[in-house]
Amino acid sequence: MSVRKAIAIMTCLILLIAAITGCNGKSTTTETQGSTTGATTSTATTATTGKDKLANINLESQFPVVYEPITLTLMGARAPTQGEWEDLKFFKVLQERSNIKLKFITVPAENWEERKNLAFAGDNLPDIFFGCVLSANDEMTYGPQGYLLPLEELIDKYSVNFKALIEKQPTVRKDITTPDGHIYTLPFVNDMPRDLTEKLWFNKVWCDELELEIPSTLNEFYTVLKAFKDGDPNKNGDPDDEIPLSFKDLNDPLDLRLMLSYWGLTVDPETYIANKNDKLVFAPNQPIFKDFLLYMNKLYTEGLLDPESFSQTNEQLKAKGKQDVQILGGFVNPGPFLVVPEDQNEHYIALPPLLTPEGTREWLKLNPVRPGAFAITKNCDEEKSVAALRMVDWLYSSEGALVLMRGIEGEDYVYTNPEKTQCKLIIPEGFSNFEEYRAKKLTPNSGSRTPGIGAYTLPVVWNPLNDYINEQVDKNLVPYWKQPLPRLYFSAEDQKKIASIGADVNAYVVQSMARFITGDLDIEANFDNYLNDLDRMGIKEYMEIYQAAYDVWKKA
Ligand SMILES: [Ca+2]
Repeated sequence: MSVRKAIAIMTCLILLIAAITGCNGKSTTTETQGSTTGATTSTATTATTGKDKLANINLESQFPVVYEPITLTLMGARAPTQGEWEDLKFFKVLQERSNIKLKFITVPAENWEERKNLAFAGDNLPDIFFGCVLSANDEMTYGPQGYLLPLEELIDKYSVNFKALIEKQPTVRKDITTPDGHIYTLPFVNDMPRDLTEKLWFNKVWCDELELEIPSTLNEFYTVLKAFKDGDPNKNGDPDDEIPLSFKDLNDPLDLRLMLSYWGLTVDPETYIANKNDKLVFAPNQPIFKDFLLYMNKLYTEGLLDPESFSQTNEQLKAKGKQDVQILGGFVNPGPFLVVPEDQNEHYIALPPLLTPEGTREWLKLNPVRPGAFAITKNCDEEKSVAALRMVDWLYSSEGALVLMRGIEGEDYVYTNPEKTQCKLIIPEGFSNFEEYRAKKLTPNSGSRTPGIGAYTLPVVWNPLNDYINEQVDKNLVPYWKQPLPRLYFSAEDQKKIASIGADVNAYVVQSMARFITGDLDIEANFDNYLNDLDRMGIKEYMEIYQAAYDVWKKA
């Protein structure tokens, strides 16, 4: 290029910049004029001194993230089902579009904890963590020590999509803000309603057969279960083969815990903690818990609750559902077709929550935040930090989420309607299903915790079984959603205490529920002793620790 030509191009560029700036200045208010002036000044400084550390970052649009290529080392946890990360299409596309070269340090998922700890202990850190789990404890330990960089200012200044997300959902920001006010990791935020709740599937065909309304109160629920038992709703002439309600799993009685919502105690599945009027309570020592036990004991005694509910596995439940003649009235599972034959999927409705004694209806919403999926370490200077953040910010957009989860249009999926709201997946030869292909060839999103958002805004993969579940969840459960507990941070000492008390208490509650409900332990005679035992185990201190952490969360 001749000098004259170069000068001509530069002149054009300067004129163009001047034109844009001038135009902005004229058409905007005083306030934005101020910020425009600021931007112009900083651009001018960059051009003259060339010392702006962010000169290489594209701050105008998503891609490329950097004008001149840079390299980042990335450490993540690789699932055994996955191909080598450098071969995955997602990472190829990401590097190509962003202009950031990634050097992978992948650790087999089963060795993650150990290798992660070694990396911190030996000060042998990557530039970024991606597709892994950094715990609340990691954040609280390695953040203040300077190993992990605080991200809140970077988010505020340089992210677009994630910033919009936490503005729209402030609880996400609270959930990832440590008690010292910093954000050290970014999460995966699952926005898919059907993934964020549990469902009690209830046999609508039987209700129709018996000319009964879908139950809406605890009394009606009992009446309908009784009719299921006595009325031969499967019409095989055998009045005794119906199982009105069948639960599963002695060690993790999720199904039973869900029922607590009908008594106004929607509990966090891991801790049995409920939120009553913005105060945390331990559901199993509330007076109303006794009513729950008495009701469930009545169902059990009258044969309305499957006697195998405390022992059977999910596989055993499924075996009951897949028989020629249907015998199941109600059960808990992610979808009916997982338990009963596919052609009976729509025979079951997601039962809307029953009226609580307080006259309300509520149902469990699980926390959409899966934290610790991404972090930037002290190895990154300002340029690298901003570049890494802007690269990952893409995954919080629908466009980025689509590439992360589904791949590339025309290669991995095709749209099946002109509006591009529905698509069909392409499964290449040699793979038995799309998930296998996703893990081997496409994305770390199959098997690893990647930063980003769920599939809610993505084109729907046509599947009538799932479509029905989505519709049921949206209509019957989402309106009553209540998330009992946000993500909380605890000091190491408190963490140790709640782990120890929690383990004892949890085991005792599970065992006591089974004994009370099956009648092995008389409820009236023993409930007070049971409460005393919980006190002795330290439930008061346990709840004080949770309440204090919750109060900190509220202020975050
Ligand atoms: Ca029958």
